[in-house]
Amino acid sequence: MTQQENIEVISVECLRVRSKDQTTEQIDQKVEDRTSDRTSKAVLKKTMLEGVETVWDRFEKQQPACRYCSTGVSCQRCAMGPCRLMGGDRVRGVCGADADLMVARNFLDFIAMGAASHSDHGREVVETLLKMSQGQAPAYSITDEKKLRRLADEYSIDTSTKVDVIAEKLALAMLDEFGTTKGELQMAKRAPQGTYDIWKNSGILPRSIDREIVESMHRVHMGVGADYRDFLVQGMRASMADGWGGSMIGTEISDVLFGTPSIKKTRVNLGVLKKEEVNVSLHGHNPVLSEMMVKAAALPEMQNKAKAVGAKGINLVGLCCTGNELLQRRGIPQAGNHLDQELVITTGVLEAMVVDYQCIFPTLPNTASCYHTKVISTSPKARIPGSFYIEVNPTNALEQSKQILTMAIENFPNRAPEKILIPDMPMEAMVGFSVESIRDALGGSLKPLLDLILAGKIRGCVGVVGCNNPKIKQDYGHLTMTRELIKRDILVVQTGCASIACAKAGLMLPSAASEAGSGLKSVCESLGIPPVLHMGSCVDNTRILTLVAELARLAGVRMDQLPVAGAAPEWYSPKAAAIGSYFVGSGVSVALGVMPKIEGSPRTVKMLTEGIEGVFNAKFWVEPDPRKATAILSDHIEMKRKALGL
Ligand code: XCC
Ligand code: SF4
Repeated sequence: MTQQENIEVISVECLRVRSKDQTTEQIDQKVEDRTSDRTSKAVLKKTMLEGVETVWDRFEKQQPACRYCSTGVSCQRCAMGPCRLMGGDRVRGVCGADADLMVARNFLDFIAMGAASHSDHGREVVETLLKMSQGQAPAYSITDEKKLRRLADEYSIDTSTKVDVIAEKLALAMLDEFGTTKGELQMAKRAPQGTYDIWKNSGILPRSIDREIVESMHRVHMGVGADYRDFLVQGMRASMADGWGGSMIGTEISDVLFGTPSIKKTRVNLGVLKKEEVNVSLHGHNPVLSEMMVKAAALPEMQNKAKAVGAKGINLVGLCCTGNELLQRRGIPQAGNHLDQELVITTGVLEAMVVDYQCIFPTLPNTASCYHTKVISTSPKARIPGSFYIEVNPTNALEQSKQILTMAIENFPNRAPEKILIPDMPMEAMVGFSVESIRDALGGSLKPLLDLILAGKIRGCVGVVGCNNPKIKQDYGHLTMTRELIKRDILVVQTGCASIACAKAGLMLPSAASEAGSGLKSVCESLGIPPVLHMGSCVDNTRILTLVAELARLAGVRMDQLPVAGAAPEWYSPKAAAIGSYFVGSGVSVALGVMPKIEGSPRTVKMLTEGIEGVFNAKFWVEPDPRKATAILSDHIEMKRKALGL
């Protein structure tokens, strides 16, 4: 395709709601019900007054949701259907599928989709390392050589040669994991022996990354298996291929290429946008693109171009997980989480929204067309009608990033002054808690953290992770649960959009220790850290796996024996289902705030919330009320402590 064709943009329309029908009081009430953050509220109100459609309006229009679909008893899997089931065990799909099969099959499909998304992202990161080592990705380099060598050791690669050679060998070994015939994944060996044995015996030790996803796709075809339990076990195995495979590779090699996160200060919320600078938001997931944007924006030639149009500079801001990647490594300010993606545009000061893939609303170009913003898509697997398409790959990344920035700069004079609203006061946050930086902060070992847990100063640890979902007031679940947990002396670690929720609310400031119980408070005060630790993006949930695995090894127990748990109070994405499943598979029970589409099969619900505990010593809870969920998590932690004799 020629450059000209690439640049051609399909025109899309500004989608409007008939807000004229709403009184200001009604709008105020809706704003209050839709989001928790002060700056999001301000911009949402303005957006509603302007009558521009957002995700919440579309959600309203979709109500009431179909009962068949929301409980998982509808099937689109073949051309004899579609089929939907209600009315007991005698009712079957055309092929004969019952509710258990339909639900479990749909759920396996869902988990495999999430595992595929993370793993495909991970693969692109490793491919970048490979290209770099072969001299085909000139703008990239090794930032954390120590980590490269450590990983090479883990993969039994000779580290006595040149760095590029080590990098090439490691990249090839990791790419091999996607289709390995060794029968298991290298990084699964990070788990303590007892945990590994459970995986081996229960049949969830993943054989290779791609294989588990392909086999899942095979199994959901009509007329393969018919026992719902097999589907759920395969779902666990596919998720483990993500957690101990695709995502873990993504995290580790991103660190090698761009640096392992260290503790730093940054700012968050919509107030990070700047009136006098060219604002560019980086949205999506893969740091392979966004890191080059950061590099390009720092070039004097780009800064000069910005000055030439009357701007004071270029202001890069993050969104969603791409934002988390930049936040933890570069301290780039974060404009918001999932449900803020439209609001960043509707501030009227965003020159360009640059996206790669995942969690990007297909209507962003429509939203942008109501203002002067340009949406720029960059991945051949994620072209979006109405966006400008500038393909970025490891070989051309810096040049293309410069072209993208130039487009943004040239768009600076096109703002409509009457449509501008930048809320004041960004919130400060302390971020960058990788396993490595936590270890450094503790003086070189995780032992002090384990000792604090054993002594009961910290009762345990909960990973509060995942998305926003318009079914829940934005950030309400994350904030309520996190505040309740730290009050009970439970250390909270976070990734993804959940972490941005807490950062916006000031819970990632060391001063938030005042909201914690006395034990956790004293620990935070002596170390100068917040009671809520930012551990990165969603692929970085593998940092939490690595942390729990290392703590378990230190304590000489299995992962499931530690007083830890996970929670996803506002999840929406299939990726979150994969994450939840690999946590449970790894022995860490998980509380979900949104019911997965499984209620049409009470047996599936029972297996996931009770049955699997007998195999993995972990299970799911589903509890929409974050206070009740916190009570469940805290009881669970106390029970684990008791079992350890603490
Ligand atoms: Fe997407 Fe990763 Fe969910 Fe946020 S937390 S809505 S998956 S951006 Ni990952
Ligand atoms: Fe209907 Fe069975 Fe086809 Fe699904 S697989 S659409 S239940 S016939």
